[in-house]
Amino acid sequence: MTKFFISCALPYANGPCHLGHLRSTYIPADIFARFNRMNGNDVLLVCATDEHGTPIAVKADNEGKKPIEIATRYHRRIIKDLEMCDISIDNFSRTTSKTHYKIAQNFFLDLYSKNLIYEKKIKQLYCDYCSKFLPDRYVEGICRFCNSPGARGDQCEVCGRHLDVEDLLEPKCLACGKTPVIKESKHYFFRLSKFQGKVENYVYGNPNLGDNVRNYLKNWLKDGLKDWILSRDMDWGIPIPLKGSQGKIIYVWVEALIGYISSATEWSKKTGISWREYWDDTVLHFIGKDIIYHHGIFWPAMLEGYGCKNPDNIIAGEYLSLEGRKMSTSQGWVIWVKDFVENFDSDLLRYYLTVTAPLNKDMDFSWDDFKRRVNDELADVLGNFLHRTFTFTNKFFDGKVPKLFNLTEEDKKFKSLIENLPYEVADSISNFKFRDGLVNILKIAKEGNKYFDHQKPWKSVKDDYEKASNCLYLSNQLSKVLAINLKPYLPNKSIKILDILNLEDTNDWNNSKIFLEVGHDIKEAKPLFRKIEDEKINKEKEKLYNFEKKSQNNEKLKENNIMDIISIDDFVKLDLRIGKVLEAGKIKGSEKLLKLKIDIKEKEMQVVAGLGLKYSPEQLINRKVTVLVNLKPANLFGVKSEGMVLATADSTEIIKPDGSKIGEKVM
Ligand code: B3M
Ligand code: ZN
Repeated sequence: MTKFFISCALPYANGPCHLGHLRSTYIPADIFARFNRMNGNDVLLVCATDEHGTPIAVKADNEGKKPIEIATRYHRRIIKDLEMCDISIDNFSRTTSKTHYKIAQNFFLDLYSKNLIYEKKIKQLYCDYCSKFLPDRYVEGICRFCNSPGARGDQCEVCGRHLDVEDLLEPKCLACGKTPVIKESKHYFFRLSKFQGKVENYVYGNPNLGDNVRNYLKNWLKDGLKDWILSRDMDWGIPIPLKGSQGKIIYVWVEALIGYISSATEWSKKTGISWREYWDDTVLHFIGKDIIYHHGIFWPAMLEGYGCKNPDNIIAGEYLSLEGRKMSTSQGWVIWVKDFVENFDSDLLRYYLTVTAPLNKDMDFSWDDFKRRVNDELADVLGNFLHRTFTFTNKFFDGKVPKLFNLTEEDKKFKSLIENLPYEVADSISNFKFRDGLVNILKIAKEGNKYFDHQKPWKSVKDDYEKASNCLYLSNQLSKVLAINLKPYLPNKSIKILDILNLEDTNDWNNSKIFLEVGHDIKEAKPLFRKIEDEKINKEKEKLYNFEKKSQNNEKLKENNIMDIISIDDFVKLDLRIGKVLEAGKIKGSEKLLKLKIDIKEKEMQVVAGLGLKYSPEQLINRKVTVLVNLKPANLFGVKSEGMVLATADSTEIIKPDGSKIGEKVM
């Protein structure tokens, strides 16, 4: 028996969970945890909300609230989000708990007492007006390297470079807009550079690490590790537990990692079982790929310093995009878990997010593809197999598992597929190949349908009873294997299938290796997977595309106080021309969007315009319109759009350029 200490990355308590979180971290961790519990291993799955850090403090400032109020709001919400998706976490804590403060501070003191943390004065931006130092997101300026405005205190998002104080030109305090000054401030540094060799051993010497994880880590190690600043001048966070360090807190990333241990400690207090036994056996961190650095470099070094065993593996899920575009919460290009599971069964989501791509590859969420997989795979393959098995058993065999007579070659082949499935799926899940296991399950269900079609029990029951009986005997056996092997993936559907099979919910994987007895009573068939209607998917798509627009508008209004002043230089960047609509047509799946072909004299261009609620395609043909022609092309509903037709925002009234010539420039 293995004892597993499993953690999921701690979500920031500054927003709800979205599908990206589920896909990269929580669903895989849950599948693994459930599977191992079913196999007699002892699992401790911990998580917590990450409640410090500047984004939460900034959000609180903006809303006129205290950071703890924001954190509490999202802590509660995230717990619900994860529960709705049946993520079976044993302890879900928060990094603002007393236990965590104590553990994080002791950890810090331990490293300090071993001389692994030292003090050094560094230059920092300080706002005289607000009387505070300005960490990362509290300050904005121009990046010295690439000249982009909007660079943060620690990094330029445009060129990606790390920025030191002097690299930020024309800095402005984000709270008051005034120019900060450079001041010296004492900070704490972790001697990360000392751990180069140890971390190298960890990365190169640990055969468990996935290629995606090791490759990232290798790249970073190449440049040599530099000492790491562990403190910030801020109120919101865990105070540095040393004299003379008032106003300084432990950097959020340092304590967030320790949060795994705090959550486990809390669990130990509740249960009386020591978490150390789990840690000393096998530690697994499930994370998103953007935080491999923290888990593969900082964390092993910190643990070495502290004298705790390193994680046995780090499982990093790659990115999830949405309808072909990078997700962005600020632009509303996101699907929140709650919104999803209010409309669709969470098992469908677990299915789609697992089956679409292996964890170590990026994947795209698309509503059409979601519908396709649910309808073609869950309903038509899996659901159909189960349904016909149960219906036939009831109709022709009195609802009892029928007898097995002499096996034909085909029966034998099918039987061995059934018998192998539990071993194959187990092998995939144990090796973190969650998709492979699920694909295999579906493949065998498909084989089940083929076998059923060949045996034609509806016919053979009349002229070749033994054939029909063997078919239903084996099909019921497969149904049982499917029900149990699906459990880590689709826990709710699994219970429903077991119920029709008249079996108790089981937490024993090996039970899937035991065949049902002849004569075992099953219940009436019930539909397990319903098809999703086009209309329902189209509604979701409209919501996503509309919401994005609205939220962009709202952000703009909020940020700019309604009117945004731009310079004439900004205005002349817009290349506006008069065009004529040559063709117009509807776009499948959207009531709002129309596909237009527009002549702007120089060329013809394709534009997707949101005019469909106001105008029919026919009304637009031959009509003159004003077009923004140098917009970066985008894909809307799978249709390329190369520009934008100017219209009013709410009533979508076209801005009429009637008297002007085609191709004329608008100034
Ligand atoms: N709070 C969230 C993230 O970047 C961050 C993870 C902490 S894990 C110790 O996904
Ligand atoms: Zn200020």
